[in-house]
Amino acid sequence: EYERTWWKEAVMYQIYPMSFCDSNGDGIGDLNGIRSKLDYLKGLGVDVLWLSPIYDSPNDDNGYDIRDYQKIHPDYGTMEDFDCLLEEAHARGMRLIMDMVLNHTSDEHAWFQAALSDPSSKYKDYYIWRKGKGDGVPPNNWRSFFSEPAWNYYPQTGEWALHLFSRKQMDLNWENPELREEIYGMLNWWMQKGVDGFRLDVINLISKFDGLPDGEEAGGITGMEHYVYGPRLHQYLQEMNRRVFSRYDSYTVGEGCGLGAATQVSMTLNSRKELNTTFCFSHFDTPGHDKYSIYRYDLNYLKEYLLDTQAVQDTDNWLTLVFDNHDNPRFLSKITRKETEREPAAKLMALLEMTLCGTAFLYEGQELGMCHVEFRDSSEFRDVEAVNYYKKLLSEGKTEQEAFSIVAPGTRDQSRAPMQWTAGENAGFTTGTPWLRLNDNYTAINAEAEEKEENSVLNFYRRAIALRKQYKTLVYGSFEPVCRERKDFFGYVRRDEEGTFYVELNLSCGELKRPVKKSGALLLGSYGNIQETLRPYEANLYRLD
Ligand code: ISL
Ligand code: CA
Repeated sequence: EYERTWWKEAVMYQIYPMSFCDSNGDGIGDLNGIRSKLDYLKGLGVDVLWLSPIYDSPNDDNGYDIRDYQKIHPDYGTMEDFDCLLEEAHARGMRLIMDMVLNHTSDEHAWFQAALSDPSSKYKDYYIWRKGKGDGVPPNNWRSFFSEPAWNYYPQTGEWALHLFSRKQMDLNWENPELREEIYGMLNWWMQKGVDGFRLDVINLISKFDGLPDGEEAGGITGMEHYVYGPRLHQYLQEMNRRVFSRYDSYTVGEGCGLGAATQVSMTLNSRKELNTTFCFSHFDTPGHDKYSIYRYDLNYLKEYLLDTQAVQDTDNWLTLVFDNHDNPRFLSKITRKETEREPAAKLMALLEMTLCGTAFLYEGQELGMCHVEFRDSSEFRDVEAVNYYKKLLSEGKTEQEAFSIVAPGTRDQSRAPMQWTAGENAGFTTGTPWLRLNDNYTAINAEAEEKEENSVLNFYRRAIALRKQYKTLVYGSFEPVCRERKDFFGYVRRDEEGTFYVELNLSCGELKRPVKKSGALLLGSYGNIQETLRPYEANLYRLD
């Protein structure tokens, strides 16, 4: 029996503030824009909002480079605007969690600036400094996530400072107890303000292996094995839990990279008192592909991943269900790029996510079936990762056209394109010039149109979410695969004292003969009715008893 808790049942919704809704016409989404959409979110069935970083930042990595943890970026509004948003979310019975970037700060953060201006100050040790191996030679061969060396040289200190992400995102030295105290103080400050928890950015990177030895190259990044699961990670997480999370009715989800599902589970065991949940992204691409690949995602792979992970589940830990975020092209567009298949595939993903065990995460626009953007040229890229990768490809001898066509399908700008609210100018996102190009298809795909269309993706999400709330069996019940070996078919029963439910999914874009027929009442079907054979990507939920 699982212990029942609000955050296990909750539907979480990630907002990318820059792209959600602009209230003042400067082309950038903001807090008042989010506030104006709270009824929309409530109507969808969202329980918890997660805001990607809204702190003061030079926005080298769109806010994942924090300059001041306790200040709101003026583009997004003021602290009063934030308090107002929080209050109005709470008034609607919704909670709000903050995105916290604790592995690194901006190089413009006061701590880093103090380290540079006075290398003898205590702040220098808040970061990771080493002497070079020789003149102009960095301390080791690590390369960052964004196509650059992982070290910057600073004449002020005569040393190199580590950055695993952009050259403006300096890694913090978690070995320093004073730094850890500052972080816990800051987290407590946000909790006391009334936020409901945190999404913790690349939290698995905070402990580095002693000696920072040279590393191996893997997928363009060098050195990962020396920090993805460092020796003091569990110690720091336990300390943070003791000093912050355990003091409140809070929720935490750890984001990370480079770890398998099993290791991630080790951070979420109830008995260890670290994090409530973590994300696992290993199903985001099928083997042999990455986010830049254009291919038809084979949903049989997702089925195997889900069979494995649903089975890993036991009463001592809890999973997350996540398919989209701001770092990846839209999952829907990996499954299909055919407009005729878009709606059925989007509905399949909706039904799947709302009928499995785990905390469900939606990413803005997922509920509308938003899809890939046709960028015109590299001047439209805004993402630091994409811009650096594009430059790297040029330096390796690719032509502009070649480099563009490699980066465009996978740039993180794909999922960051502004929300499509209406068919009107700029999709109702802004009255000004959007900071990143909109998808041209907003005249057809937008929230206003989908509200009115009874069988839209949006209304399907609403119904699927409502059923998850009505029948907690879909959250907590046992998971029993049906005809598990049948390719292109995914069927499972969810069962407990309160009821028995059956889900059947056609994982293919063709017609599929039902391997088994169960008699029950159709609660929700992506085609609205049942036929002899399953239609492309058909997804049905039945009540069996
Ligand atoms: O998008 C990725 C690279 O292609 C991922 O590896 C990503 O960098 C990783 O999951 C960590 O992401 C998080 O931290 C980054 C930030 O750029 C991402 O937006 C954030 O989600 C650094 O703070
Ligand atoms: Ca704005």
